[in-house]
Amino acid sequence: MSRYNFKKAEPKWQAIWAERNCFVAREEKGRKKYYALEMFPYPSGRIHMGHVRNYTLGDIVARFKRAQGYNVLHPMGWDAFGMPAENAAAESQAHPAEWTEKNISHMREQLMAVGLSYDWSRELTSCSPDYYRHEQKIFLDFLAKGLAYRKESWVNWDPVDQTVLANEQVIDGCGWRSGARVEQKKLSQWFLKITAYGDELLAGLDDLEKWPERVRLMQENWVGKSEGMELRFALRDASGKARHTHDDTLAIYTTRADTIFGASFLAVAPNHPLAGELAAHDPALRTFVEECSRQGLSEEVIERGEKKGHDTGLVAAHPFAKNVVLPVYVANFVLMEYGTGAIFGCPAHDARDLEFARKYGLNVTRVVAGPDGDDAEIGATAYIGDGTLIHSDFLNGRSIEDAKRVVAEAFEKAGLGKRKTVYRLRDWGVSRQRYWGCPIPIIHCEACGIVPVPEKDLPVELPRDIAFDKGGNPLDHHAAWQNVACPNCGKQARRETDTFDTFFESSWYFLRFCSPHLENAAFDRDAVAYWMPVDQYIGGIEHAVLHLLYSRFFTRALRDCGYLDLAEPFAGLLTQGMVCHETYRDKDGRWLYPQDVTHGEGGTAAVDQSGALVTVGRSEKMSKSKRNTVDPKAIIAAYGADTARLFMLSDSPPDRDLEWTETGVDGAWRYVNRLWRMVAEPSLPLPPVATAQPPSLGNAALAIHRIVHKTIDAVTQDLEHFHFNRAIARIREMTNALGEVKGNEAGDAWVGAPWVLREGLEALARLIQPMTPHLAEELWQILGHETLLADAPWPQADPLLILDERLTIAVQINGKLRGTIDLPRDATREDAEAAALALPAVAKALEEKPARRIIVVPNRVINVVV
Ligand code: ANZ
Ligand code: ZN
Repeated sequence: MSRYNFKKAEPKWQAIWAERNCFVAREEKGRKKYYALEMFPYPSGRIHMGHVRNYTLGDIVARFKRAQGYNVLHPMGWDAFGMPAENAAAESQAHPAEWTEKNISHMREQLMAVGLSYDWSRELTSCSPDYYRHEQKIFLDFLAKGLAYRKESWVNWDPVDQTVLANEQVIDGCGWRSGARVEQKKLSQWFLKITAYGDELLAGLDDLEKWPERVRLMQENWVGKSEGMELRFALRDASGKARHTHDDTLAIYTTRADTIFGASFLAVAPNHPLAGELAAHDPALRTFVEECSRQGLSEEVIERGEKKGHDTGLVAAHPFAKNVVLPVYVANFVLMEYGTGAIFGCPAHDARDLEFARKYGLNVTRVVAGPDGDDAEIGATAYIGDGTLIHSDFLNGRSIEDAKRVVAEAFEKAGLGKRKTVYRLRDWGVSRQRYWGCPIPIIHCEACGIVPVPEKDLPVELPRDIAFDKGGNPLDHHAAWQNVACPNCGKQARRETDTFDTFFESSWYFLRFCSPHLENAAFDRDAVAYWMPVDQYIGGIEHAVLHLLYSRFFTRALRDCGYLDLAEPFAGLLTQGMVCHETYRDKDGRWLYPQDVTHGEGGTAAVDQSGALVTVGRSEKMSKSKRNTVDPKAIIAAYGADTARLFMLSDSPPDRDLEWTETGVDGAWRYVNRLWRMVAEPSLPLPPVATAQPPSLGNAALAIHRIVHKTIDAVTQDLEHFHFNRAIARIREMTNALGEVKGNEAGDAWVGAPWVLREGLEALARLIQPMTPHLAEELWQILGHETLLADAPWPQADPLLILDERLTIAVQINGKLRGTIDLPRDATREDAEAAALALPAVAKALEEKPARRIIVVPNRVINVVV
């Protein structure tokens, strides 16, 4: 049996596409554009299956839209700054720039072997000064616009990576990269004012209809808009005297002012100014504050950790209940960064407050009765449900909503509080104490302070000569690079040695792709107006918050700096699932690579290379640590890129996890060969290209002709909705149907079969082209075409052929449904009437009353009027 030679075909077609600039995009005013983009990779050195899946999905969209006549932009680049290059440099002495360049050229070669339809002429690399110079200019513009500022603040410090982390980069109290427990440290940092866009970023989510609901929800929670009140409490010392310090009131933030009569204490964050002030004279408090700061003040500690506090001795008068005083604590579960950094505690209706109150023997007064007036005393769990106010003076009997409104008015009237909206979203800290990042274009002068690097001096390039032996940020140890004349006064000054968070680069690269080689500006306004927004963005769910939120913010900030007229960068978003594989362990519990495991025939046990039994574990995301990875390079070498692509697409919908199995790949490989043989060795001699349709087709041939057109129609719909697995299933069904085609000698039914077979085989090649582009080109060529399939338009289904031949027609009596009949499409009026009248329900009704009129709506409904 002959086999498809992918080893020859795949590089051949890749070379031809490249030679003919098939995928090079040019703006063509007036022509409909389509911007397909996959999240650009970090050049770690080799591509993994997750990359292959991500880029294949994008490639289908790009190729499909191209065939549909869109002017497609489908670029690729490298998110090339970041820690791994620096770590590699520290270990192997290779310079981060060289390490990165080498990795890029390896990965580019591997990507090219997948047959992706990229416009490589637009390739960009974010660590190149040609790229980051524009980023420095953007930063200076943000600075001028007040969207960037410097502030001393508590920061999340990763002790292993020796750098600051954004809140978003702290996962369960640990650094997202190093996994080390994050500490708190006070540093001067650059921030971008993303909070100024909190409302807009929220409101914009409503219009992102082509985004997964889950991602929109995650962003909404991340922005975390909360509507409540800021209340002011007058503080007194323990003897009851008013405090005569600069600030004798405490502002707290609450979303449950309705529970004010259940308040039993106030609490401030350990790093609240009041705590600092009191700690100066209270050693025990000082110790407590230090202990809290060692624990970290992440949200995780606050949710799950033990609630602890320190009584300051101060008290506050209850605003409405006479003679009630509330003790003031410093508590470890209050965050300085949220609201006002202070709360009132209502233990009956808040779990954290309850835990705290039980520990320190504070009052627990229930103020909300549950449904049916349930006012049982609060035991071990706080009541957080809906209900009616009790023990609450003028709020008694009101619903929570109602009480919130009434109490807000009372607070406002008394001048003790005001309505306030707060956000969980924090400004984005962008300073990193690393070498391998974009230098922040700032000079520190003792006389002038912070001086922006003048535009004419951009880019501030990273120095090449750098030593990694001292730990921390190597730029700090590079005196020659740091020392510069102040652009303002000319005196000796010092460069900022921090570099940008690498999310800075990925927040605007999609704009740069529109005019990637422009020298004097980040991007060309017209090019951006033409190509943006990205029509379909594809990437991992792990970027649901960080990268996508930053990019949405950047686009708006750039708009406000006059760069463009756009708010939302990504019109459509697809988040692909993970690529998973079974896991294997040997008898000593060590992980084994799939390639080192042999599976027994017919479900018998798997063994390793020494023949010892292997424990087969469940399928999990491919990861180096569990060795359940399959190397794309090896798969492409063994089966070809098309087989790998086809299998990845056929197994499950793109947004679900995909289970990589050897049997699945084999199946795809067999199908690829079957398809190739059907065309290379057709069952009937095919008529030449562009032969006209014969005047008549036999019934069997006509049925196949119809299947072909129905498949074209259905696959088009499927691709439109990213149902790639369904599309492939339909193509396979059509392949089976074409396998049944017989010649004239099989009877009149097959008259015209060779023509139908050619039509079917051509449709197969064209429909499968986005999925297996090399194979499809090969088939197209074997079928006798001299033009490229990559340039051919998408096939069109004949509307008449996709209609069903038989229809189910509703039969009514006086407009009421009485049954259905099965009729051939476009049946005559007489046939339709006769079939309707023969329906038992109708016949019976007509025995009582004769029909006055019969209304036939062809192919839809028959109404008998009696
Ligand atoms: C009194 C109260 C009574 C509260 C009650 C809740 C239930 P969201 O919805 O997330 O905005 N809070 C306010 N600032 C805080 C801070 N800096 N650190 C820790 N907790 C803080 O949550 C708002 C609620 O979280 C506020 O409403 C406050 O507790 C607490 F039965 O005030 B509440
Ligand atoms: Zn100066």
